Amino acid sequence: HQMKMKTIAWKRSRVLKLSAIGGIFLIGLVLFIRSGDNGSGSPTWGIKSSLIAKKAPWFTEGKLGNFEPAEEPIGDGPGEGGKPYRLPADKQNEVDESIGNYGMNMAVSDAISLERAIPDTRQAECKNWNYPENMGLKASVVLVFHNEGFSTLMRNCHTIIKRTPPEMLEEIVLVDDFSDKEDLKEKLDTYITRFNGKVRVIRNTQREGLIRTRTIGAEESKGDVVVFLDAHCEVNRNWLPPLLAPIYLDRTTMTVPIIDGVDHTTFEYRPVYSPGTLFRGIFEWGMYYKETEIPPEMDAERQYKSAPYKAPTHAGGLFAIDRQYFLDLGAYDPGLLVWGGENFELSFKVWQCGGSLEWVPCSRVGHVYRGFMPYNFGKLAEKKKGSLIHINYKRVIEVWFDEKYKEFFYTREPLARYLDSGDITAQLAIKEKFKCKSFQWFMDNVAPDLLLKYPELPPNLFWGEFRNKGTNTCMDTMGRPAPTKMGLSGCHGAGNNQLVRLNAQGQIGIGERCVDADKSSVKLIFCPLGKVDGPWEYDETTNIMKHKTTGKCLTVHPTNSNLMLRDCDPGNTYHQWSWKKLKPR
Ligand code: LR7
Ligand code: MN
Repeated sequence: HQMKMKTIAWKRSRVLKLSAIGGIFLIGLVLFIRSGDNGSGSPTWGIKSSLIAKKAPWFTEGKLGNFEPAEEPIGDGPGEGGKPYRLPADKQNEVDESIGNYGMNMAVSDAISLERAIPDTRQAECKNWNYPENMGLKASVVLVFHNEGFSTLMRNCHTIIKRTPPEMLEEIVLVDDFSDKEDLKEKLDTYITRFNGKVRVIRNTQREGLIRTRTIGAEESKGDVVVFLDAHCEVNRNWLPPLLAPIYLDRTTMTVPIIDGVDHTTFEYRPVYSPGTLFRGIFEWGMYYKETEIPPEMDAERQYKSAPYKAPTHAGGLFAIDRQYFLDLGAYDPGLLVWGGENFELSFKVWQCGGSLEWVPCSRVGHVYRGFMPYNFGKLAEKKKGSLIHINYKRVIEVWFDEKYKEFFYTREPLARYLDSGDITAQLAIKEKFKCKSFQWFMDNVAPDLLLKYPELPPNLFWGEFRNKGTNTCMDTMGRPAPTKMGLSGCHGAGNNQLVRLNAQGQIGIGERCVDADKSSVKLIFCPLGKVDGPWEYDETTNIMKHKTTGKCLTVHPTNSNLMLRDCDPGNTYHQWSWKKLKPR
């Protein structure tokens, strides 16, 4: 571990001292140490380090922490206190139009103060934390945007200025990813002059996508730490010091705030989880991002439930990282396209190459979860076969997964095997340069709870479109969310809702969902967590699909076309099914 640390150009030598005595994991624990009430307490497990001794109390029972701001008065305007706001009926056209353009109700956002008070969603004890006064770290907050709403972007800036200790804020850097909305041009330039140089804007001369745009933001920033937020965020009280402190202790730690929800129609501000429940970011084998409660053993070793905790990955949009460390690691893989998967790329890279990722319960930031994605991927998506997101996922797993785990991805997402995810030589060279650890190491040490939910996947026996001979139609989810009745429709060969898999343990999957049946119907269900087996058995010679628990067979009702189970009748074409592999389009 130490060797790796020397290969990167270390700026703050105290990190080296700490790593020499205990390694990254202990450094994380330092944050959990409770010092004596008189402030002179020292850690009890015998680590002797000038750094730790210097740390006066991080936590004082019943006393207000050093950066805790005064209570914010709650005004009586729209949305104050984070309350939902609805416009009168005569504004409905404006509302509908703005939702159509932005995926969120900009008409409501425009009516709400840019500095409204929002509820303090932290655990109560967050008020009692003290952070080092002498961190000497300045943050550049980077907001990348493509055709975002003006008032949400400005609310973001206003709340950052209002709720950040000024000495910790180097600047806010707005990076315009080639927007074409008029109000993001001169009007924006003029508006930000009120921030007296604290806010500046950089503009891409072509659309780069959010991933490359963030890298540009980091390259152009001046701060020691770069903090990325989505454009439509609203920071909560005292959000920054708790993100900086773990980086101050170890510059290879990246920190992630807890994301609160801002409703995209009413702009109501509310926590996604209740304050005491702690979640961490993981993923299933198709690389869909998931969150799961922190393992109880891990929680038990924490003295304070509000202390930061290690997490395998994060949602992607909101985090803080030492700027030079980020750039030394090659920033984001420049081969990633526009949107998606970059959260995994950075998490795997940081973890496997000797750093760590922590979620910080005392840092809260609101994010507007849009109703839909209002922009397209533009020229960047042209001439690409298959979805950009899956091309990105493939790139990430090809670089960071071990062979065994790559197979799980291709089992869960069989078309991805045929995608062209570009040249990864440079990424493999980074892995080599920093002597990064294996994915097995990551699974064992960082995400040991992942397999309990998403176990190793047995191979597919069959996959592709799944056609009924009697009706000449294909099994199709019809795009309906589970749990729902399973459907059938004309075979289109494009995969997606018609891409069916049968694995070696009898589970039928479509995307991340599963197919099951009872006497009355055939259903698309949530796959039982932690299970990869199922009730199905396909007979290649007779082409029947047997449901083992009932002993019946999958068939289609000849008149109403409903899927159902009936006594097996291999001679009946409605009982016969065939598989056809597909190719990406
Ligand atoms: O081409 C683009 N150029 C951009 O600059 C496309 C987008 N962007 C900007 C955009 O204006 C916004 O500020 O990039 C930012 C993120 O885009 P969103 O808000 O459309 O993304 P999202 O919130 O739907 O999706 C999540 O996943 C993304 C892709 O992996 C990014 O990592 C987002 O930052 C991320 N958002 C979050 O993590 C917030 C929590 C949501 C969840 C889960
Ligand atoms: Mn977003």
